[in-house]
Amino acid sequence: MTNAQSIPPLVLNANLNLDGVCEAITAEANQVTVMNGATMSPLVRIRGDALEDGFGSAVLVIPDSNGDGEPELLIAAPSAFGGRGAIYLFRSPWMSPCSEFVSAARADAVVRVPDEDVAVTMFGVGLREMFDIDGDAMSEVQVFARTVNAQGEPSVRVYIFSPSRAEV
Ligand SMILES: [Ca+2]
Ligand SMILES: [Ca+2]
Ligand SMILES: [Ca+2]
Repeated sequence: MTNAQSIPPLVLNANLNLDGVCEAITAEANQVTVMNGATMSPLVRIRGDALEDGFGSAVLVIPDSNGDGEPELLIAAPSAFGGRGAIYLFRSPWMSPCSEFVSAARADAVVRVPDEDVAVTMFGVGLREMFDIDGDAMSEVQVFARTVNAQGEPSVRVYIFSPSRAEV
């Protein structure tokens, strides 16, 4: 008998605190846990607003965008805000380790679907880093969402998120 089923699924390996050792980032039940790769103790635990938000269903570590030298953590909650979705940008929450849960409300930025895009849902269903578009030498992030096309068929909508400006 192993305890394998009690270990939440790994979503990402990335070094967040610049010690040369990758952290293990796991997500389950509306919560993202960053385990310090060097000590295997929790570095930070971040909890979404509501259980049904799908907080942590997509997670991306992106290069530093605020000049503190530490990478940023981008966490998607595609079912938040009534299924419209949102992404949460954390600019180095691991700098102040704590045993308590950090609320998603403490994110440095919460980005939602533009109000005029009424047919778009599940904003943040996928995240992918891409090249620099706005010329600030920092790569942008593709944020995938769902919509319906002119024929009424389901389709994918891709937004470009700029980490430095924290907007799509
Ligand atoms: Ca590390
Ligand atoms: Ca940073
Ligand atoms: Ca850029």
